[in-house]
Amino acid sequence: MKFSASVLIAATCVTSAYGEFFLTENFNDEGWTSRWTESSTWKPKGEMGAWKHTAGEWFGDADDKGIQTSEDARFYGLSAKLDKPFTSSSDKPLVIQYSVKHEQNLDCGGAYIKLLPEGDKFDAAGFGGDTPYAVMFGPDICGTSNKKTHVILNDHVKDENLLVKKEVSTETDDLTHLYTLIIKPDNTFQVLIDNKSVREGPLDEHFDFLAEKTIKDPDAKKPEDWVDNAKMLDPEDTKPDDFDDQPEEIADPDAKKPDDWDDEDDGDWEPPMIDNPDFSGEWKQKKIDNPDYKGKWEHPMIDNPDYSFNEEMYKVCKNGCTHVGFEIWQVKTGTLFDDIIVTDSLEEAEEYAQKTFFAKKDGEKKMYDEHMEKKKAEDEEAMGDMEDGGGDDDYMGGMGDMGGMGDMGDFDMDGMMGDEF
Ligand SMILES: *[C@@H]1O[C@H](CO)[C@@H](O)[C@H](O)[C@H]1NC(C)=O
Ligand SMILES: [Ca+2]
Repeated sequence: MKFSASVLIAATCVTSAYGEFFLTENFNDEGWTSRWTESSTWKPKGEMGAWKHTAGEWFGDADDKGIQTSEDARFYGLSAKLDKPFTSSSDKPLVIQYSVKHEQNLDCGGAYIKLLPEGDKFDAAGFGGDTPYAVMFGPDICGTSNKKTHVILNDHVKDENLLVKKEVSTETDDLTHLYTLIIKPDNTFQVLIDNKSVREGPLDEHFDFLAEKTIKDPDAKKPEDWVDNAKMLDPEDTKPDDFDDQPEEIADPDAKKPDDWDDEDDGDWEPPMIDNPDFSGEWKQKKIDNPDYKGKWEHPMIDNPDYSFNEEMYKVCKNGCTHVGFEIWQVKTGTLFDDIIVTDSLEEAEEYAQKTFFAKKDGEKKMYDEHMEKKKAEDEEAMGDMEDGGGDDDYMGGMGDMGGMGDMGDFDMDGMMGDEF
């Protein structure tokens, strides 16, 4: 029996009016390392980065810590067992919620969380990118074009992981944001960022859970004599007999032999040539509407015999989810995670958000603004020094810290991502 803060909170929450939670983690006590296991055999030690237990550079409460990635260009693996397994049920949703703060102006790295189904078979030491998962959810940023909130759900029928079809936006600033995924037994889902819906709808519309409802009729073929051309040459239109009689150029009828022209010295005078206004170029037969044209042939659709609705798409944890974890790669580190909750009640998650994210948010923003004001003043001072005779190079060095190396970073990263994945 552990007498950690999280267990005490657990005891109060179990009696909550709303529902049950399966894990809450606020990382505020030193004991978090006993609840979480770092992946140790997933990658060679030198490729794994260390987690820092800290409130970060700006925060709403100095004593309220989270865990932060702390070494550039490393893998991070960390997992924890749920207090009890979550099994998808027909009357309650699955809610996963956690907060993410990219203090580093993240240029490339994952910041998503995974819900894992393996029970006693789960290998915490080896937990990594290949470990089966039920849900993958949260930010993933690389370069300027790839900035999204992943939503990937396991389809237990096909045993495939399905990526949300339309990209979900993500937050990219330096402040804490709260990510919430809700999967409901009515086969709909919702993604909230800071309690605002950024995507919601039926699971079958947003993920490829089901076969297409209709397919092209395999027995239908375009008739051989189908007329594809909307226009045809006009058979009535024939080339006039005298069409080719006109030359392309004629002697300029307005040109006059100059008065001082001397036939003997200058040779015979010839008028300059001009374009013939009566020349009509190449003859082209007129086009008319084709009376046989019936429009573009459309392949007739029929009901797909392989289509059937699946009432249990929402059952991403059909056989029980037992762990949560992070397995991410980050180029520039400094992402801080906090306030994780896995519950079967949206109200529970909201109440938890009130006590955590929403309670700290304004204080953090205030501290961040002050931090940035101070930084700006320092940068301006540095710039003043430069104008007073400081070297260009020093100043450019300063710019680098402010994110000026983004482009180079992107280039490197794409290459590295390509190798790894
Ligand atoms: C979150 O949104 C819901 C629904 O829009 C609202 O009822 C609730 O009060 C919001 N919670 C917070 C903390 O803003
Ligand atoms: Ca915390």
